Amino acid sequence: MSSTFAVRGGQAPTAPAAAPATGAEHRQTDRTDLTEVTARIREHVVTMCAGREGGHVGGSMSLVEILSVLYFRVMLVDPGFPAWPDRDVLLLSKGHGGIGLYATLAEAGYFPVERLAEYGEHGSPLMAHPNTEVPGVEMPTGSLGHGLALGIGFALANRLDDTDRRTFVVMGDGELQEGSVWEAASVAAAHRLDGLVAVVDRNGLQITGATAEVNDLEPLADRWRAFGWRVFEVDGHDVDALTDALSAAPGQDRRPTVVIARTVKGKGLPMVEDQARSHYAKLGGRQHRLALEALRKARRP
Ligand SMILES: Cc1ncc(C[n+]2csc(CCOP(=O)(O)OP(=O)(O)O)c2C)c(N)n1
Ligand SMILES: [Mg+2]
Repeated sequence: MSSTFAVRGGQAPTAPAAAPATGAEHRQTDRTDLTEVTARIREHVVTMCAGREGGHVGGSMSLVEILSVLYFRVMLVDPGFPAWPDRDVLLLSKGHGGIGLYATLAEAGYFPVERLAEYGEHGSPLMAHPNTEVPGVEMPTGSLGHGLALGIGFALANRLDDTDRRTFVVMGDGELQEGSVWEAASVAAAHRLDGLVAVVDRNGLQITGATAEVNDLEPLADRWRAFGWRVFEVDGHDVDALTDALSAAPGQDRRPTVVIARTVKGKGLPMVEDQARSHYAKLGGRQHRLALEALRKARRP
């Protein structure tokens, strides 16, 4: 199997053949049913974790609805033309959720889902942390605490271009313990970057335990408000609540927006849900089977 994707690697981008599948015209109103796609993404994540490298299962499962709502309902993107200049941009600052992003990008049509089987193979661009060889990935991420500052760069560039394109930055809650996040938060508000939307995957856990025990973040919403941000707090597995918050038009006061999405780490896998040990797993054959069974059982009405 070749190690690079055909869409990138120096090829000149071609213009999209048709209007993008998702777009600004859908913002506020798009209620595409995501039941099947979120279920498939969860299965892809579990199957990638059964490969020889294993994977960040917990923090990928907590992201599934967030990423699905963004790519299938909210963002103005064209998976057939990832470099489309008018696109909205997503940066997965918590880059260890890479397999959740790959599964979403594949389901959205950026590359064939069959290529997810390459994850972790020597020479494959599908590595633990995202890199720009993967179609749809805008910036390499994984070193926590940098994504919001990168997002400021995109948002400032959009302002210079005088467009209303938006920049979404998805962060972990443990990641918010990085001081650089708060430097960026301060700058974004000072520059009134209302095209910038931060999303916090508020699963309450980091590698070594609960965020509340390691370095408490509360009162989190008040902290963001104090930094000059508009704050939404939603159930991060409720796709309609996420859609409302993520597609809300910028307010008159031109503040950047943060969506604090309350999630469950390992969501969908009862054996590890809400447990710090869900952070990384290499699933053996039996564990893989049990995980898929649990996901399929949850799908049955
Ligand atoms: C700068 C930096 N320090 C440490 C790490 C190692 N690391 C990877 S994931 C993680 C925990 C992050 O917790 P959180 O942001 O809450 O992620 P989630 O619960 O969504 O997996 C850490 C410390 C890193 N990737 N980057
Ligand atoms: Mg966390």
